[in-house]
Amino acid sequence: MARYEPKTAEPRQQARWAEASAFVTKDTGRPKYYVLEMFPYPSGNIHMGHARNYVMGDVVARSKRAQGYDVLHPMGWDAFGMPAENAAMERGIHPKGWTYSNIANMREQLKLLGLSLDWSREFATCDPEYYGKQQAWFLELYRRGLVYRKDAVVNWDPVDNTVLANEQVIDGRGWRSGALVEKRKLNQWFLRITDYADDLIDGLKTLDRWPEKVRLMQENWIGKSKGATLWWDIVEAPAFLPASPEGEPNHARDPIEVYTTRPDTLFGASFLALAPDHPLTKAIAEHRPDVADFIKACAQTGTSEAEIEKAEKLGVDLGVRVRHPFDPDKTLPVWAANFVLSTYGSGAIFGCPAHDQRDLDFARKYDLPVTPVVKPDDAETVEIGTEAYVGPGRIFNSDFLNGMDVEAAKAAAIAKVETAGQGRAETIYRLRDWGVSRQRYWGCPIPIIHCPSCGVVEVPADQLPVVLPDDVTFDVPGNPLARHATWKHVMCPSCGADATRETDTLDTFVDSSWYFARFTDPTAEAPIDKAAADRWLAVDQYIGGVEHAVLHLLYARFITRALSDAGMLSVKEPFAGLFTQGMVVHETYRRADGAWVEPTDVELKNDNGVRSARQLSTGEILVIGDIEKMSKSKKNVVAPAEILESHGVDAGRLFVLSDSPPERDVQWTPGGVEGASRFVQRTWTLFDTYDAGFAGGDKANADLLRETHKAIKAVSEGVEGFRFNSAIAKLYAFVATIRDNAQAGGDAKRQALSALARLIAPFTPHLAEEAWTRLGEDGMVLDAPWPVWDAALAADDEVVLPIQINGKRRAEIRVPRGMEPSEVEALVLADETVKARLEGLSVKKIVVVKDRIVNLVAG
Ligand code: ANZ
Ligand code: ZN
Repeated sequence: MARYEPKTAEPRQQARWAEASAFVTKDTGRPKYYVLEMFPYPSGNIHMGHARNYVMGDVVARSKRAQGYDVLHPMGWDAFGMPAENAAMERGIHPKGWTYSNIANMREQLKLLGLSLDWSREFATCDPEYYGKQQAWFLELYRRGLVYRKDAVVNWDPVDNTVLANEQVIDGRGWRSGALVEKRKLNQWFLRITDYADDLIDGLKTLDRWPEKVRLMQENWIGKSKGATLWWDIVEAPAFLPASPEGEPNHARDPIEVYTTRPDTLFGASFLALAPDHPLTKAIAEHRPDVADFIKACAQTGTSEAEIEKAEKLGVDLGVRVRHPFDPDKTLPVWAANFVLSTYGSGAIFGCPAHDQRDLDFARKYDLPVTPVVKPDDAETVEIGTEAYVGPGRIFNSDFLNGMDVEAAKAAAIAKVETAGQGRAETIYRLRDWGVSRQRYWGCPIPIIHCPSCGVVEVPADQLPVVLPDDVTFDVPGNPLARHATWKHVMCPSCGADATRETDTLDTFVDSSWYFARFTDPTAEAPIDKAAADRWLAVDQYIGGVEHAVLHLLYARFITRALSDAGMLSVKEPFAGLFTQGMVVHETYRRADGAWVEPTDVELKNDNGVRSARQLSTGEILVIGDIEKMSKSKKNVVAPAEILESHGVDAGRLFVLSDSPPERDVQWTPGGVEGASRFVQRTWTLFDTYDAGFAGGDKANADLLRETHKAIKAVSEGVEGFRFNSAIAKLYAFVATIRDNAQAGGDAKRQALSALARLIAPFTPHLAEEAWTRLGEDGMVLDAPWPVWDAALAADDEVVLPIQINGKRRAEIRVPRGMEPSEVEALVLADETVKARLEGLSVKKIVVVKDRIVNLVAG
């Protein structure tokens, strides 16, 4: 009996696959299956999280192939982005060199995992052949009115004189200069995703193979909200506000537009609040330094909704009063407030403190009236202290709305303002158009030329791709494209005058919004080969991290719709099935001085359940910390290479899938992978000691045959349902069963082992090939058909019946399926556990539900 040697077997099988070009996509006209894992950013190394993600995809790809599908399973690189520029700035390496050498490195590491990837389709988004095609469709969308320019706010570092990405702003300051970051307006490019807002919501209903939570997150992000727009007339304003000629818009005098989802609470309104950068706030700030200071202070806190939500509610009274739409005698003050977003609705609200928490915090701070107008159905009234009442109920204190429920009152209030010409029903969305301009070098150049006389001009098709220049420097802050001596200076394609290129590059989310379509024919002349896209799309199974649940998936769904409307492909939804996998986590270890210690430098002990850790290199006792996502900063990273080196690829693959359900986190432990490695050995031993000539016994043969069909069924269902951990548990059990059935003969054993080799193939493909060959099969297990189970044989022939005594589950009994109640009764009454339970009692009644349960009444 020989030991299984992964170190020789694994390279041998990988060479065999390579020799046969086994993973080059075949299009033989069978049903297609497109498996895709979110392509990685080439940060330098493949980590455990990547490995788990790709191994899951590989299990799907290999099992679908065995089930008779033409499988597309490609891989590439999401290669543009900031880290490459940071490396350039910190270490003087060119982003291109850094990126491609990382790719080379990671490709080698990925190949070690034995994944059934079609490497012939590989590309990186920073390849000019790829981003040139992106420029081509970008222009197509431009012609279709889906691309436009407008002023938008950026983070501006006043010391480095540069635009900062959000992640370069740390506590409100520039990451390099430490200067307080300002908001600046720049003319930038946008994609009109809001045109598709409704369609993107509607489409979610069709995605029945997506996790519910991801669909919900998308829906919330799009944030469809039904309510009303109201116009509030100004009755009093500071004398300094400029008068403007009749008929011209005047932000200072025109009615203030407010968006609300709660018109039913209008009688509880006690103030209006405007965003700090609302035009009226700004007009007043020109004359009032306190308002100007307030605007400045607001500009320095974060602009994300979460940050605004957290911040203390602050405001200034603007000295303006407006008239209540339902009560001409009632006027309200107008404030500017930091919690009103300028980018949502109309950037102005009416505050109803009794029924909105933010409004209440604000009203309490500035002593504004709090008038409740909704009370719970069964209550006389409602007392408002520090908590707003936001629940349902009846309207009171509200004139013609009194007695209505919230929904009826909303409708009545809207009807009234509509007749009075003071408002209208309105549906708005939280989703904004997608700002795609980045003032960065390492991205896809926007294929536009600015001409002093023609304005915005498209780069002609025969001049694509607009390629990034290589000769750039990163010694000074700012966009190297903008300061490059020659790159941006071009002739206007339309009039021939001196013109300049757009120096902004595209958000990297654009790159990843269509790569799955390009994979269907990565060398096509057109951005997307329609026939290839129609053959392979939608992606049948997409797998990736839940951190992409909103932006990446939403952008991809949008671009797919836009390209579909442009006739470049036919599907609207790019990903028919989505699976979001958990992370790989690991314990953390810390020294007394707070420094993190790598697992390889730690010795663990377990004294009767008391665990301790010691640093190997220093002997120091360590604190065992939380179990956290593997990350470099906490040094709790285990590199896949270490595992493959010590235990082999198959054991590593098995482990990342075996210890918890795929959607949950898996904790890396050395013991886990050792267990997987022993399973590999045990499995091999079965094949290695297989004796075809052994006669065996009839009962043993029948037993093993039944177990084989049960295992086929259980593993198949586990694989199909993405329960890889339970599929693996069944494989462990099946291996034990084969070993225990020593009396089974050569034929039965052969059937069992043949099934086993095919069932383990998606998980431990190298071992499976070795085993297949050892069984004397020609060809590769990779191409062998997935085993099918015989339903009659796979059916469980025994059932476990719970036994309840006086309503409580006290015992259970295993009986042949279909056993008659009278026979079961006799067995139950003779059962030792049952007898012990009935000590001193007499049985009054016994009811047996066939194949289900036994109920005993005793007293
Ligand atoms: C009056 C009111 C009374 C409101 C009440 C709520 C409760 P959703 O559901 O998310 O769409 N709002 C409107 N524009 C805003 C802005 N630019 N910044 C901050 N808040 C804004 O939220 C709509 C509600 O959020 C609106 O309804 C408005 O406050 C506020 F008892 O109007 B409400
Ligand atoms: Zn021109």
